[in-house]
Order: sequence, then structure tokens, then C-alpha cells
Amino acid sequence: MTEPARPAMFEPEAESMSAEQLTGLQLERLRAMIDRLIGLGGLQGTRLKEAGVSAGAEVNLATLARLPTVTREDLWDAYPFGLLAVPREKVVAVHGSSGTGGRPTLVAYSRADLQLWARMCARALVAAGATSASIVHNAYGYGLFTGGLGIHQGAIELGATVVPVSGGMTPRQVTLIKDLQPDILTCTPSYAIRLGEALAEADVVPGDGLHLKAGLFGAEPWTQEMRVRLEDLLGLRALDIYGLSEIIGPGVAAECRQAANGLHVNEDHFLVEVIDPVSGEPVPDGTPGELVFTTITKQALPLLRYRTGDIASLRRGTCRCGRTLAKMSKVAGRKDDMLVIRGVNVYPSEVERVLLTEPGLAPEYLLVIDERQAQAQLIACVEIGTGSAGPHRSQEELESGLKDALGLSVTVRVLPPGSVPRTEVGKAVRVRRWRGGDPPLPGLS
Ligand code: DLL
Repeated sequence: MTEPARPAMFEPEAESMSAEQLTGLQLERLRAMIDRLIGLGGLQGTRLKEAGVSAGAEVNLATLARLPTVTREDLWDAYPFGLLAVPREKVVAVHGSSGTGGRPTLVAYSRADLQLWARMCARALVAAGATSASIVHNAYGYGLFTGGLGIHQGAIELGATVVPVSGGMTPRQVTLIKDLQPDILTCTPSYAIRLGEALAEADVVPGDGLHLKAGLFGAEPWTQEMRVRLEDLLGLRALDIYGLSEIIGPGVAAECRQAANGLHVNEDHFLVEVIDPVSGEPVPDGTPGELVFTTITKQALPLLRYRTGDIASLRRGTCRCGRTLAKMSKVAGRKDDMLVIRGVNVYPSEVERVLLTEPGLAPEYLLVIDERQAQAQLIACVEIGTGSAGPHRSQEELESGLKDALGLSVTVRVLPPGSVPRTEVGKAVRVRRWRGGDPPLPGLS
């Protein structure tokens, strides 16, 4: 595939500005935000004052890490509108996520916030190679979840044609893809797999009925190995898009198709830091830690140093695509999704990485934590790939590969195709606990 000599950007002046310009802009915006928070006198303003800050002019980017943080618990405590920084009448939309803890996290947008969000998603689409002539098949869920409507507005902002199909009803999606020939697919990586399987069953395959150029896959962790699978299955460039409701939704960061190696953070609107999740101290670039974002231009719900719980590292420098924005690595997982099995810490994505190097296995998997006895055991339930005679490696070899990579004994169960439940709507559930009674997957004993 040949790439244009000068890759396109939606907002080139912002996405490729010099480091000096960028830090100047960030500082100006950060100071204005701090002044606003102090003026409002809410939770964040009070915390700033308690930290000895009485005006924006007193802070600078180098000392950002000394400022107070804000957490999801703070949003919950202030639910639904406690952290609003504009009068309620200025809120034109709310969104949110059901969250891992079951409590909804609700966020508010002013009209300007929605416009900003649309531009951030348009940036991500253009970075993936979309143009105003594109057809965007948007299979992220529409509703409170930010995925559907975020990408939707981004595609419109770009002037592309958006197909607001939302998640689920896969046969209808197959028909729409066949008939409309989209060049851009947007959905979770797990649903992309499901869709790819359904397209293949309907004989809609890359080059023959399927002409996708890129996929923007996010909302849940996925690995480089999954990228290989997605590109193979769907014949597209599989790119990562990251975001969270609290900050704006999708479009906080996204990969470019030229490098496809880390996500450009829209740092002119969202300051990014990585801190040690336990001590809260900053970690050097290249070291994984917890992502912390500050929204320096958002109106309705500005957040100063929001602790995301997501684990990633940062990298700086000018990218092949010309963007100067810092890059974050793929997210390994949320700090609270880390599994602790017999004292060994492991993220589901690390298991995915090892499992998906086996070509005879399908990209779907489920990790079962067998807690029926005192010593928990991790069981990786995998499937034989469709059309494959089975894994090239024996079960023992797969298990020893996992042991070498993770330092943990994992039992591998190779199941027939279709055994692992597919995710039609929402985020993939990769981990199930088995405390007794029926196994979480039929066929597992
Ligand atoms: O998932 C926003 C989004 C929609 C991003 C569509 C990308 C595409 P929430 O529902 O609030 O928002 O969930 C945010 O999802 O803190 C991460 O833990 C996880 N997450 C989001 N994108 C990625 C990604 C949307 N690319 C939470 N890789 C975040 C890994 C991701 N995890």
C-alpha cells in the first residue's frame, strides 16, 4: 500500500507544532484553567488552595506533578452534576460509562466541548487515512457510551459519510458493509473480530466485497498480536484509538497509519503525565505507569490531573507522520484489572500477547480464574481457528510459552471453534471467576 508523500492531518498547525509553541500554548491554557477552577471554588479549586496555589500564574508545566489530582471516586461523590464548571443550562449533552465498579460515571458537555470532541475524533479519523470522501461504518455503541456518538460527530466534522449502525445485529452489519462498501471501520477490537468472522461466513472477504482501508479500534485493551490478526482478517490497517468519558471520550489519543506504533496524545487540549500508580510520583518517559490527564480547554467538566487507572508509557519526538504530539504506548490494562494469581501480577493483555502468536488458534479467548480451591489457577480458554487443523504447538508447549513469558503456570484449554462467547455489544469480558457450580464456559471441567 503506498502512502501519500505528505500525510494528511485534520489540524496540521496543532498536530505538528514545535515543542516551544506547544509548551507555550499548554502553559497559557493551564493557567487559565487553574484561574477558572479557583474562581469557581468547587472541589478542585479548594484542593488547589489547600496546595498553596492561589492563581494560575503561580504554576508551570514543570511543577504540574505537584498539583492535586482528581479521581473517579470524586466524580462519583459529586454525581451527577457536582463538578460542573458551567451553569446547568449550558450543558447540551451528558455521556458516561457504566464503569467497572457498576456505578455510572456521568460527564457533561457544553456546546464548545462537543465541537472540540468532534475535532479530536476527526483528527483520529484523518490519522487513520480517512478523508471527506470516506464512508465510516461506525459500530461503536450509540447512547450514553461515548464511542458511538463521539466517532459519529468526528466523521461529520470531517465531512465523511457516517453509517450509525451501533453495536450488535451482526447480520445487518454484514449487509450494510457489503452494500455501502465503507473504507473505515470503527468498533471495539473484539467486535471487529466478530464482524470479521461473520463477513467471512458471508463470503465477504478482503479484496472481494470488502474494501476497508483502516479500522479505529479502542475502548478496551488489545495487543500488537491482535493487530496482526485484525489486519489479516479484515484486510485493513488496524489502529488504536484511546479515550475515556471523563476526559472527553474517544479521541484523546490515536495512532497514525504511517507508524501505527503508539497513540498521538492531543496534548494541545489534554496534558498527559505518567505516574507511579502507588507513590503518585512521575516516572520517566518510556516507563509504564498510570496515565494522568488535565483537560486544559474543556468547559463543562474541566479536570485537573485526572488519574485514569490506565497503564501505559510515553514517548516523545517527531513521528514519521510529521506529528510532534507525544505518543502513549498501547494501554496494558487498568491498574484494577490486573490479575494477581498466586502472587504473580499479570494483565489479561499479556496473556493475549502470548496466545495470539499461535496461528492455529482463533483470536478469541477467555481467561478463567479457577478459585474453587485455595490456590487460584488461571485457565486460558482458547479456540481452534476456523479452517485450521488446530494449534501447531501442543498444549504443553503453549503452557510452557505462557510460563516463560509470564512467570506463572497457566492451564491452556483448547476448545472447538465458537466455544468462547463473542461480544456483540459493549466491551469484551476477558476474565471470569469460577468460584464453584457450573463452569463459566460449557466444555470446561
Ligand atoms: O471507552 C471511550 C472510547 C470509545 C475510546 C471508543 C476509544 C474508542 P469509557 O467507556 O469511559 O470510554 O472507558 C474508558 O476504557 O479508561 C480505558 O481503561 C479503556 N480504553 C479506552 N480506549 C482504550 C484503548 C471509552 N484504546 C476506559 N486501549 C479507559 C485500552 C482503552 N483501553
